[in-house]
Amino acid sequence: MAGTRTLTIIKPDAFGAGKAGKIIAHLEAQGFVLKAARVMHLTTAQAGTFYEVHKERGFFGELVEFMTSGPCMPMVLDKANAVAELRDAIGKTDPAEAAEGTVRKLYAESKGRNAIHASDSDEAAAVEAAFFFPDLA
Ligand code: FUP
Repeated sequence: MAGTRTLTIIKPDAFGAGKAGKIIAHLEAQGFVLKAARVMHLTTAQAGTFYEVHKERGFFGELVEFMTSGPCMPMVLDKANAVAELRDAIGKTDPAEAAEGTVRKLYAESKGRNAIHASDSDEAAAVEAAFFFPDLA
């Protein structure tokens, strides 16, 4: 059965542009319930660990640089079928390909600076939620 929890990050582009409130309101309007949130400026080590699966990819250095360029906002969200629902709500990686009404279509600048992260499986959601919120029940 699909899980009910996922992890999102409002990335430095959107957070720095003051879009966090709008993005949270957008997600709450779609039924996501905020369970935990924090504002933090990732270190290079933290960003590298978080995106470790991409470390062999050509964009890894740029990704880490971007994710450490300013504060971001990790959040744990609950909803039935949370992972798939949030992936639908954020849209495709490249905002040019994202569907109308998705967070990336509304708020992202480019494929690299794409406003928001969402876990891509229940397993990743559990690992990623524990990474930012180790004490969350
Ligand atoms: P997504 O799950 O949609 O965030 O996309 P991926 O897990 O494939 O990629 C993670 C992040 O790496 C993206 F959000 C942005 C960055 N990325 C690039 O900068 N260039 C690419 O070609 C692919 C991903």
